[in-house]
Amino acid sequence: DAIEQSKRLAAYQAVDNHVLPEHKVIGIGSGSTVPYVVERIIAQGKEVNKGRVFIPTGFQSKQLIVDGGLTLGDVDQYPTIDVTIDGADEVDHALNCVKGGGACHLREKVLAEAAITFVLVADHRKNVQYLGTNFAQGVPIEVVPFAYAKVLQNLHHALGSPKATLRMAVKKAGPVVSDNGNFIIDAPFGREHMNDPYTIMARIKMLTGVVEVGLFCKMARAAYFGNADGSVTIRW
Ligand code: DER
Repeated sequence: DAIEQSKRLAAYQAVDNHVLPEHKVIGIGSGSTVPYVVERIIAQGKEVNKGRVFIPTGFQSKQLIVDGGLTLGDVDQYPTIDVTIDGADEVDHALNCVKGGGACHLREKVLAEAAITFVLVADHRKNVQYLGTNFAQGVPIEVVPFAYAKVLQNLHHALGSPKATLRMAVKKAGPVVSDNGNFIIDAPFGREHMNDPYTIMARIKMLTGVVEVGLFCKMARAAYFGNADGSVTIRW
């Protein structure tokens, strides 16, 4: 369908522009857009991929690498990554983005930071002026289970997100559990906070019990958005 096609377009162009023959250590993000990233890298051929290692950002990401016949690497062994490509839930005018829709943003942020070049790929729905425009469920926050109620209380009463909720699982009783064994809180914030995502990210991060915040501020080198008309918008 049109959305899948726009994800594929964005992923293909990002790989063509940023995954170059000299790149040997490649970070693979999570979500429904990155399978097209792996597809395009595999299409670069066995020869160039033989000398590469691919670092996953979670279980799904690891499965993509293994199922694609690519060599798995670990960030312990490769703390510096040539290029990481990942999806996003929303990307604003300054390339700040909301991530964590798939509950993977902790390892994603580690690989985003470890990368010399970090690139976002998404369909046009993610291309917004301000965060919170389309992705209404809010900022994903990974928290240690022991502290989730306290963090919720702080978000409700101190940080201005009265509608913050613990993310409940659909095909499992109880809350979603991340690949790291933690819970996810989704915290919606209004425009007054999203004008300056860095500040609200720092304030959330300081709450005791918070492991990582799904706001990636000033980390991406570029963002590729597939459009419904078959074009790709690139923002630097
Ligand atoms: O969970 C995540 O951070 C994913 O990267 C998410 O932000 C993008 O997922 P999508 O490509 O399926 O929209």
